[in-house]
Amino acid sequence: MIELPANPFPYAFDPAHTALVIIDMQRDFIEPGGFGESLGNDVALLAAIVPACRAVLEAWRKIGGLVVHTRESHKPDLSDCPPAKRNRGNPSLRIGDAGPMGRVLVAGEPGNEIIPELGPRPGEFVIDKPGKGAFYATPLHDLLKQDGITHLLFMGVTTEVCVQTSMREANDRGYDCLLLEDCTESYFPQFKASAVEMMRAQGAIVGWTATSTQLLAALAAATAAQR
Ligand code: C5J
Repeated sequence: MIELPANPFPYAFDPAHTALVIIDMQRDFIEPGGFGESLGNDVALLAAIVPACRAVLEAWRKIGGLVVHTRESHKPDLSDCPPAKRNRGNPSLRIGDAGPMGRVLVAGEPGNEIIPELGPRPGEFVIDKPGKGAFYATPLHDLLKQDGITHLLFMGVTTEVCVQTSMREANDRGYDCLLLEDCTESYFPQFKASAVEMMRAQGAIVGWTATSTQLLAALAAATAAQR
């Protein structure tokens, strides 16, 4: 078991039964010129977490841990996009419309891909999800159960939307979840701060939080102890 300092109390996990889940680090949310920026958001806020995410991903790959990447993604015919989602609000671009990086949130389009810095490797799970949560209408729970996964480490964007929804879904399915605070971000910093607080409140009611530095130190100590 590996234990690290976390909030509201230490978090312990067995890497053989733990997956790193990276939520929606897609070009359209992170890169200038994508869908996120076209909605008036400052994508630099999100891009700032990429180095920390990459450091965790590399360390996790080094110990042979299971990696899950998700993409908010719809079929080209939009048959998995409820009209309520497509028609909501008054955006300049709707899901399926042609945007700066191809059709917005449609599988196979350039903007839908995961940013190259965190690109999936063979053997890692890539889950296309039509909703905000990683478990809704996806095979993720079955895949994790098959691999005996009980603990999940979360990174990605955006904190209060797809990350928080996925972590709540995971918590309800019985996983012990840890959110890496400096590896998640929102276009609205106050929403990130509130989401982080509410997830770890009331004795980790949704899960734990820690920094990537705390996780990396724990992984390094565990590796050194094996030598
Ligand atoms: C995600 C969104 N990935 N903010 N989507 O959080 O719409």
